[in-house]
Amino acid sequence: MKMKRIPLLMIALVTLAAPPSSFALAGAENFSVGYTKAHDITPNTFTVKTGEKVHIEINPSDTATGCMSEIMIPGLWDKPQPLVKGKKNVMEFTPHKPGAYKITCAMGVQRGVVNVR
Ligand SMILES: [Cu+2]
Repeated sequence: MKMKRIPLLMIALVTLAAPPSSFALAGAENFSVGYTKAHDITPNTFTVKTGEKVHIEINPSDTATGCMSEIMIPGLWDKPQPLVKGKKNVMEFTPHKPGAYKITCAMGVQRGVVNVR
């Protein structure tokens, strides 16, 4: 029984030593976003400034399936990212042109908007 406690202690120490979340990038506008199958991404509307770095972090509570299983922001973040429960997604970009950029699935169905002022 005593031997079994050692690996547990090691796991606890490794967990404590893990680096902090990448959330809150210095000098950027930071957004923390949730995802559930029932409500999709929340929040889903963002207002940012031209020339200012944006850091959007999505922490899914569910694994998305079907049409909405991937997310992208055409014109700002063009690589579709899968929404997987417990797997953090980070989208970092600096908008260079004002406009309303749709947040979409990989096929282009709208699920939100990034307003660049
Ligand atoms: Cu789709």
